[in-house]
Amino acid sequence: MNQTTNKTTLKKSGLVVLLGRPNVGKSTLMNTVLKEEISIVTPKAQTTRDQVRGILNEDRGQIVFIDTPGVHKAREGGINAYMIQEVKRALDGPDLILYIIDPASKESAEEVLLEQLKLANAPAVIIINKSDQRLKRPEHFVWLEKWVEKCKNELLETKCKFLGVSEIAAVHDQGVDELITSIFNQLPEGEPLFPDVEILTDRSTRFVVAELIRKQLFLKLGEELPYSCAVEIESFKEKEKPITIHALIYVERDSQKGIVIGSGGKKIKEIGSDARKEIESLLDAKVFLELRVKVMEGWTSEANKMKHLGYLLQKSKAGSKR
Ligand SMILES: Nc1nc2c(ncn2[C@@H]2O[C@H](COP(=O)(O)OP(=O)(O)OP(=O)(O)O)[C@@H](O)[C@H]2O)c(=O)[nH]1
Ligand SMILES: [Mg+2]
Repeated sequence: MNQTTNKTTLKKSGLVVLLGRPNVGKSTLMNTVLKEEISIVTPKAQTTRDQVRGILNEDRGQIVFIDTPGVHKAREGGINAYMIQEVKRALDGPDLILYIIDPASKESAEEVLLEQLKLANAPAVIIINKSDQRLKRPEHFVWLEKWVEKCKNELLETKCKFLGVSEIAAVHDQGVDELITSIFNQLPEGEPLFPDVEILTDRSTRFVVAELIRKQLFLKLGEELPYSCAVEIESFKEKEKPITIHALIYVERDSQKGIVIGSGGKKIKEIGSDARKEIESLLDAKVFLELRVKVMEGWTSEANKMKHLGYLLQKSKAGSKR
């Protein structure tokens, strides 16, 4: 009789935070790994407002990436403070931190990140993204060696163990496979945090749909206006054919409403049409999307209004784990 052992080798499993300044390519990296636009990407800084988890399942195990908003100086209260709160929440108990740097940045802008790492209780890898710019903008890269050395030295006395540096071009999928291998090598063995291997994100379809609309606002409105916009899904009728979605775009002032709508409704039609195409691709089904614009005076600075839009500011120190 053949004897088989019941001993199963546990796979790798862990939480990996994507941390960095705005616009460095955190969301791009997560999307490249997952081959899906789980977290919206635009050329504008501060696109990501909330934590978004993206789940990679492989034979080697499961990596749960946590995409975070870009770290920037934020005044107390308000939407920017909410974004920083999301970053801090993500840093509460990960297995690994990927500190992502855009070579176009500079030492003084990165100091705030080093301060975050010093407070973290997890090992960190520095990821230099946008390496495709090396030939075009070699001058952007000169400060990095010194900066990496400084991080390495200053982290010696902290709980954040410095593991090394990787260079990638997330948008071109360069260096990403090697990065994934080194992440798996670093992670502990364990049960997957999300047992259902079909799930790509912890976020609901409604959330992703609202984000795809917000992405079009970032792409199609001027420099400032996207930061005054929020999107709420009013209704989502999945059983209807086509799937029928009603969404509200909130702005802060009456004058902004007219700009979002555009003359003769041209702007909002463009936003709706491009958002619909992306939602159809996400849902793999025909979609009817209706957008309306509403004013919620000063929503970016008033906690109760932010809460209504899903941006909940904690009164005391953010403390939720995992
Ligand atoms: N050249 C180049 N551009 C990149 C690369 N990765 C990302 N980008 C671009 O950088 C911009 C910002 O990318 P995001 O992924 O939105 O950056 P982010 O760090 O998530 O930004 P926030 O959400 O604002 O914090 C986009 O225009 C990307 O296409 C890369 O490897 N090379
Ligand atoms: Mg982002």
